[in-house]
Amino acid sequence: MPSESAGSTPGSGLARTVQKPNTIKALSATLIALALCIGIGPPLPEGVTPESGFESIGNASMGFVPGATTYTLQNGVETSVQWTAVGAQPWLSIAPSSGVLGPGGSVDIMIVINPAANGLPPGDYKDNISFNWTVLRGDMNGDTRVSTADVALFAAVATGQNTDTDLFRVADMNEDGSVDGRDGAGFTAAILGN
Ligand SMILES: [Ca+2]
Ligand SMILES: [Ca+2]
Repeated sequence: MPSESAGSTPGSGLARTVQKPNTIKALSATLIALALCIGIGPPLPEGVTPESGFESIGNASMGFVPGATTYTLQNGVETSVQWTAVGAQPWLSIAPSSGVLGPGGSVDIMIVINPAANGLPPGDYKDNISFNWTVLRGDMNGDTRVSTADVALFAAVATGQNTDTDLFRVADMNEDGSVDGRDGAGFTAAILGN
């Protein structure tokens, strides 16, 4: 930064004070959000789009531009998944921030710069949005809920009549690598919880 030349202060022989003006950049805050997709199990082939980050610039008086953006989360696996979207910074709102997607399903997730951004001092700010997902255990037929409609397929997997690997993972309620009576208890509890 170039040094400022000290202005003379009439009538003052010794002490002089120099005030530096704010730069243009110092008038606004830059907000950047990046989307991350984190999964438990196989990756979501479609995942989150767009892959690029979201950048907004502004301040309390002029607002932030752009004020919002949309990411699309698509489920490319053969089973229903439960998902969450989480950011760490208070100036970012995410809606919806959780849900269930059936096989091939997708959801648009709105990312909004909220009024908390108006209180930020000038500067650069960054946040990561983490998209997490896990298999919805017990939803054998992929209709995004666990109900009595899933009983027949669950029984077929538990008795070895159906050996589909995706269905096996959905039926393994306690995630111990086998489908047996202990999963039956968890499956029944999941049905009653709906
Ligand atoms: Ca179901
Ligand atoms: Ca099990």
